[in-house]
Amino acid sequence: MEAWSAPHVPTLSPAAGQVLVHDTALAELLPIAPESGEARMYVCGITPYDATHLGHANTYVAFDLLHRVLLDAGLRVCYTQNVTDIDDPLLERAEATGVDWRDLAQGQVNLFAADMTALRVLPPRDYVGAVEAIPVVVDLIESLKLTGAIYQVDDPQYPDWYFEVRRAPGFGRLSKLTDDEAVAVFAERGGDPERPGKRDPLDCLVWRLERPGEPAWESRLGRGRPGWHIECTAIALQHLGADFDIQGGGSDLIFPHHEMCAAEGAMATRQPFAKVYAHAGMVGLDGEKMSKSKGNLVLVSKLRGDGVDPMAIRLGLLARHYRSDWEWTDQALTGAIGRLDSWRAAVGRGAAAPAGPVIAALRDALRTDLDAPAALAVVDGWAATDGDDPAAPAALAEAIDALLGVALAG
Ligand code: 5CA
Ligand code: ZN
Repeated sequence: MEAWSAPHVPTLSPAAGQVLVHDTALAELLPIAPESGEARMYVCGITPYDATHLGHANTYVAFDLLHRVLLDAGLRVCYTQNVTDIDDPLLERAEATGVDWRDLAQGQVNLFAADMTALRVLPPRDYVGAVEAIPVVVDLIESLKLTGAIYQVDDPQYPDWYFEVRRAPGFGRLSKLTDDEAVAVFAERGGDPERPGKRDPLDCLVWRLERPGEPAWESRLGRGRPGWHIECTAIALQHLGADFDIQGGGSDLIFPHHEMCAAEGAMATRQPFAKVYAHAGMVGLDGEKMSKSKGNLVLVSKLRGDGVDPMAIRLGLLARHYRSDWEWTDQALTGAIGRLDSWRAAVGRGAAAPAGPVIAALRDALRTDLDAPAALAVVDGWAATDGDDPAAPAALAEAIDALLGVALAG
């Protein structure tokens, strides 16, 4: 798939230093310090319907911040993102609204691209749809078969293919749920713990055989379509290889999705799937997680259509630490609009306090697990201070653009 186009990223004068990111598996900050100088990052992409709500936007802006901070630390970034353009929820929505599933997906992918562009999110290098990845998915399932961890469920009508998760080294290490909790969450998030004929309730579907009226593709496993987790496992391994640096997404993906991907990846390669598992918090509205199923969505495109400056939306998201769960409110937006105005006025001054120490403080905040709220406070402090350095306003505007992705010009 073709990703959206990249915004310009100013290059700042280099500054040594480590980037630390919170790892969900170990619950501690870990350095992102690939010896090759190339950081390999996979962030789970959208399932294209009801895009792009502010929860999605928050997650992609969080990982965009990481992308920018890694670039600023002198690393190259190989960034891969998928699009779940075939899966049950997409087909259900298409059916419910009488739209062809392909048209629904394409329209939403286009909308997402426009929103990401407006928010100045850097595009992935590899942007891969599940449908186009089917050959790679089938190859991965075939190679997993050799480990004995793939089986057909005992169902004469639809002997779908499953992955036996408990065979994988380290299964459960990421989410650390009890068995009962895992079964409950699995059922809530697309799993089928109750299905008869599975070896274990948590085993996950990797290839679903064709059902009447559903799209299906020829394969050595029979005509069918891929399961959800194996899609991301296959795409990540193909484009980034095993033991890549960062697996990212919202915290609702910790279990089952990232746990299953980690298990499939580890089983297939006998190496860790990823080094660091990073998760953004959930954004809610009116006391509930913002989600398509609850229908309590604030869409980026709606705000843009109402004339809200996308840079204010971005600042509104950055005002909360990426790992916290929080609620979007009108006041959050009003506050962000006010901050954007004051920053624009500050970089429009003829002179200001020197930029060097401010940029150093910005970098410190962001390199320590992406502390964007602290970074915003640093800029607020500079904007509220007078000074006589004529080069400072432009230097700060550049740093804010490069590191925070907030363009103040125009
Ligand atoms: N296609 C899969 C991942 S392979 C998927 O989860 N798609 S999604 O469209 O449901 O979500 C896309 C991304 O947005 C995921 O990283 C998800 O964790 C994140 N996300 C979804 N809802 C919220 C929310 N309310 N707040 C924060 N992030 C969210
Ligand atoms: Zn994924």
